[in-house]
Amino acid sequence: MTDAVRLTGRSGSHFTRVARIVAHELGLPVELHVVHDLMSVQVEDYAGHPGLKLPTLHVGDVQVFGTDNICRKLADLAGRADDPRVVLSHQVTSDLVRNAQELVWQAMATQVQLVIGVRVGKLPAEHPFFAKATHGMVGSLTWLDDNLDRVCAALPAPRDVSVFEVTLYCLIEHVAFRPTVPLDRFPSLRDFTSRFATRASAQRTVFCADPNPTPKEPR
Ligand SMILES: N[C@@H](CCC(=O)N[C@@H](CS)C(=O)NCC(=O)O)C(=O)O
Repeated sequence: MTDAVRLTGRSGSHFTRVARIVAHELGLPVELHVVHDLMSVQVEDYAGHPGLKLPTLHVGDVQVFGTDNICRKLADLAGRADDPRVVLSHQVTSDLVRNAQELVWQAMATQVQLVIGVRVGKLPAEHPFFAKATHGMVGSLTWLDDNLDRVCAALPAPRDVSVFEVTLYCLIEHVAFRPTVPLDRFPSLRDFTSRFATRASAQRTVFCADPNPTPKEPR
């Protein structure tokens, strides 16, 4: 492989962290390029993502949008697309695991709405739009907490890790990092994240705020 692999994202973004953890698990070095202003509507501030979202993977001139696509591309680049040790979402055949994965992606998207809308945008949390989003997120977390043992048992084995586990870990950790719903009533999810947190890939990608760019010196 000759082209450097770059990821446009943020150290505090749960979608970005999924890609970084999967890259680490695959043994693929990835350079993080930070998006500094989430309120920007300039496509160039998102390294060309037309939907103004992050992360985006860059390999040479190729751009890959969408975290699930990025995980697949990383596995291709690492020559591990058919390696069962890192289980990609499309390699799952169990309906139970597929449902669990859908609820995690949906809850990750809701977390973005609540953080951007309520925490950053200061819109009222009690507005019916956010109230329903919160209700749905709590419903998904409750389902995941109730079914987690069965879901993990239905994942392909043996494996090192799966995209399902990485996304669930990043979701729960992000809710702890940027609180939107209480996590105390989800004991199985909390136990799961404590176990996952011992992995080197989790420890190398801890959520944090990226430092602001240094202003350019006047010439
Ligand atoms: N479907 C996208 C969603 C990515 C996403 O929502 N990322 C968040 C950051 S964690 C984002 O771009 N937030 C900025 C915004 O929504 O304005 C993916 O899978 O990558």
